[in-house]
Amino acid sequence: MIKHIVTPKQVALAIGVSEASLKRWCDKGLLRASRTAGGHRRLPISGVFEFLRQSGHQIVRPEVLGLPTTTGHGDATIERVRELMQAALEQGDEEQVERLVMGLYLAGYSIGDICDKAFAEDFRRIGHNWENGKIEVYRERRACEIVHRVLGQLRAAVTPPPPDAPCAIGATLEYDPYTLATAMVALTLREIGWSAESYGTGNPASTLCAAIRDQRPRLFWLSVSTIDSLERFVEDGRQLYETAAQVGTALVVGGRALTEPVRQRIRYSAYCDTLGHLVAFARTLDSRSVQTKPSPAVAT
Ligand code: B12
Repeated sequence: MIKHIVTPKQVALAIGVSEASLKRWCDKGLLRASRTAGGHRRLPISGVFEFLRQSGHQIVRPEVLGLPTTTGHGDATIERVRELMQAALEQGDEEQVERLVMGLYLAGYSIGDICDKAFAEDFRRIGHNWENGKIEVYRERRACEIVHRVLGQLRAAVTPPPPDAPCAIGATLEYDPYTLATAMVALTLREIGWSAESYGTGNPASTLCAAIRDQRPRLFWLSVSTIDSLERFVEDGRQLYETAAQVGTALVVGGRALTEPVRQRIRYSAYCDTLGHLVAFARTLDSRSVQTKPSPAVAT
């Protein structure tokens, strides 16, 4: 389990440098640190990840930070990791999934790219294998649980939003049980400095409208993986759009079930078919959004 707060000594051990160097970097502001009442430096793990992603320092003892052993970021690329990750997801090897994901994150991939180009693609293949009777359905369910836990680890690695961060909320509708995409949207926005929270799955449109009126977010996202009745969905979409328009919230929609004929029936501020598109749109709403390093080139 990833440690949320670490000491300079632990970070020094993890990356194979002296504690003195580490403390010097803290004092120069290269690593975020606070002091205990007794004057000892304490480092949030999100700041350590930020430093490692920017400086390119290799991790030689990941377990000291609570990461799986052999987590590194030397040569992690999405192309190389995708198949290994699919196998690990199908086999329920949580430690391997965590190792691969943290390796990609440390190598500089954005969370949006990890989700769009690794997880979503792996789940497409897992769905295909299930459909063709190659894997039992429990393997797919277990894979979802594992990904949620690993997203939790990634959340700890991301710098928390500043107090004046723009707010975003989102969810899925009543008849949509798909949990992963909406959780990924929240984390993707958080990475670029938004205060973003997913309200999960299975929400009646009326309660999402109430949330928009109460919270007045800058952005509301709706993830749509399945639709039971088109007429009902169109009506839900109408209510959400009108409520969002009344309070000046941008309504962003995305998800597998939003085919073109469906999209033609609803109104929204933006349709995004990937998290990468969402990041681009969110930046148009908030110029303070943190610039993530461009991910290493990804062949799709
Ligand atoms: C896991 C899964 C389930 C689980 C989900 C559990 C959970 N905790 O979420 C559960 C058990 C609910 C389930 C049930 C069923 N499933 Co299912 N499921 C899947 C599977 C394998 C993965 C879905 C997933 O989460 N993918 C990972 C996410 C991250 O990827 P994504 O949804 O593509 O999202 C990406 C983008 O679309 C985008 N995005 C999504 N939302 C949003 C929102 C915004 C704002 C933005 C910006 C972007 C964005 O960003 C994401 C990252 O890139 C898919 C396979 C597939 N092709 O996806 C089948 C799949 C969707 N299921 C299928 C089927 C058949 C079913 C069932 C009918 C099975 C059954 N007989 O009961 C039921 C139907 C349930 C229902 N009410 O609709 C079929 C659908 C076929 C079809 N023609 O539509 C698929 C395609 C599998 C297959 N190949 O046959 N399923």
